[in-house]
Amino acid sequence: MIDPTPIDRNPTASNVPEADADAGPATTGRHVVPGPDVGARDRALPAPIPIAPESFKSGFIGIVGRPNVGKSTLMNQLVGQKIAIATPVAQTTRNRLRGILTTETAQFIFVDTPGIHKPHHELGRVIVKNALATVEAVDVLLFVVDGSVPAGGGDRFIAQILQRADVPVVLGANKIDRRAEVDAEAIAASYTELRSDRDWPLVDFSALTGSGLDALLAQLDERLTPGPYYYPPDLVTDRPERFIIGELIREQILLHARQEIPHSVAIVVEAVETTPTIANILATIHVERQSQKGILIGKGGSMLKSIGSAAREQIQKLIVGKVYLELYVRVQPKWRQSRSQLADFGYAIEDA
Ligand SMILES: Nc1nc2c(ncn2[C@@H]2O[C@H](COP(=O)(O)OP(=O)(O)OP(=O)(O)O)[C@@H](O)[C@H]2O)c(=O)[nH]1
Ligand SMILES: [Mg+2]
Repeated sequence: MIDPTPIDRNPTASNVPEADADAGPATTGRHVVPGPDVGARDRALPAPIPIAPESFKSGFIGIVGRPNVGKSTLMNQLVGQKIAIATPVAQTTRNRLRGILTTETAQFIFVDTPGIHKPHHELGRVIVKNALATVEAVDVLLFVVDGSVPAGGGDRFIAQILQRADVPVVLGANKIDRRAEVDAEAIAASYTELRSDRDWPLVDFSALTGSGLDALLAQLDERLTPGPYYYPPDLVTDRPERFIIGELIREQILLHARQEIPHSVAIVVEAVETTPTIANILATIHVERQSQKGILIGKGGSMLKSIGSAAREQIQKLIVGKVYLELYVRVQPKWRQSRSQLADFGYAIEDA
């Protein structure tokens, strides 16, 4: 089984991942991303996790679906902060990522997954296996489809996989802000057919505008069972700051150079040095070919500069203090085909 982040259901301090010793301040208002506050000394102390009352409910909710249907956008909207990157490029998400929403009565732990698709290389195979592993490791499945168009073959393929899962499924039709009035009936009919006689509730919503999300949460809440706080109530993700910084840089590369370099980049955040007022971040962008390096750097460094300043703006929302971002580009031939290199870049692989 491939599982980079096995689900740890013990509500102990170990649920809070080790922070990078040199990572910057991580508090962003009400919400918290794991950061330096969890230092070596603090880790010995019990985590600030309240004891849940008997009526409290909690659980892991896997968000699955085809690429580009809006899974990551939905998770960001539900937890109220951008922790997952989302772009118009299919297969944006590579790793599983958890987003946490804690209310007075429940804790929802959303597991965002890469879109399930037919893989063409080793990276794709690892990505899809990781997504499928989620199906077997959660309490509820949220099957997201693009509700602005009728159900397709990819949706039917996933529906068959989910039918075999032993947990409740909620079918979520996203992007209804884009559903044309004239097509509405035919589209709705195609999703009724997708459900066939399964007892999956169908909820229409828009992850972009937030409309319909209360109804979606109510359906998910109904399917949660009594349980503990798995995470402190103010935590919004289980991933360290360094991971999210790398993802925010990758997002800008996808947005700036999506034609030329859609998926052949890996980001390694080499250092995050912080003072109370400044964060210096150093990151390397690994590409597969010399020509891609040229494109990413651009004329007189113009492309790298645009990517850097857009990424810096996003990272600034996460970090207290002024952010300085230094980017380097390195050619690493065929990294997507190499298992050892995939592991180096953070794609955990446990079997062949
Ligand atoms: N109009 C509209 N666009 C949306 C909505 N939700 C997501 N999108 C857009 O759809 C595109 C894909 O969104 P993502 O959240 O990256 O989709 P994903 O399912 O996570 O994609 P992968 O990670 O590639 O599987 C982005 O351009 C989003 O802005 C929505 O409710 N309405
Ligand atoms: Mg995604």
